[in-house]
Amino acid sequence: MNGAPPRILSIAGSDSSGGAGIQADIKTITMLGGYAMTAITAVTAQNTRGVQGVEVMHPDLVMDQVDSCLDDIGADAIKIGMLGSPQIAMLLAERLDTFSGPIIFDPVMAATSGSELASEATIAAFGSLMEIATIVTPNLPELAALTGRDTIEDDDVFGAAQQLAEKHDTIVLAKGGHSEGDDVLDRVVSSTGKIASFGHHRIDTRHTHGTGCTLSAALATFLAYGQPTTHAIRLARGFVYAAIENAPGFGEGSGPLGHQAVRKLV
Ligand code: PXL
Repeated sequence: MNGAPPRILSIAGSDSSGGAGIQADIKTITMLGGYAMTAITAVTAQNTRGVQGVEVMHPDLVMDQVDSCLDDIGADAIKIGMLGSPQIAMLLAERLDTFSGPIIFDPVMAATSGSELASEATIAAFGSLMEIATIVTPNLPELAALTGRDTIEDDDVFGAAQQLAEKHDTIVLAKGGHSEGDDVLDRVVSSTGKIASFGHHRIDTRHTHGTGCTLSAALATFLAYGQPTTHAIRLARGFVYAAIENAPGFGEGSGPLGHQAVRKLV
């Protein structure tokens, strides 16, 4: 239909403080002109200091939310974030196997504050979702965990990302934000080799709560618009960068981004 916004379904956890999870996704998708739908996997009581409580949704209710959205409105892209339980991960992998649009999987393991958001059993079930994902977006600790490493040195990021991409026949966007140093380097790797890398000067800030959620939601939105992969990644990084620069400075810990202030893309 002419003029209809791209439809993005976010399957993720709720962050009461509004900085990450479903809330970050809705803000991101909306600011980018998309139509946001949600399937909530878990509700967290959370703020910039940490996670104070978590309740995981029943897997059937998560699947009902997915079906309600896909069977009626439909979606042009899907973003998957915090999963809540291995059962939810397995059921989603089955349900979304036939989805024809792009699927972005952010393999969330912990909040920026350090609080754990996925059990070992849930992480063990990530494989089935990486199989159906178009792009997987691990940060460096997540990439290490997913490839059986304790930590990752700079010169090993490409090798680890390619190992993951080959294993699951997917594209890996390895986010470099957790490295040390003045520059952040994100690498894009497919099963057949390196596609691109994107770097920028690190912004010196503690307000990075929800950056991963924001990036994956922006990426899903740009892909839903039909942008090619590397350009969609470039644009999504631009959105995150601008949102970090516009962070409102809220909270005593790792504060939220300023999604609401990003009026122009890059
Ligand atoms: O950014 C990871 C993340 C994902 N999902 C939820 C979160 C967070 C980080 O805080 O709260 C619900």
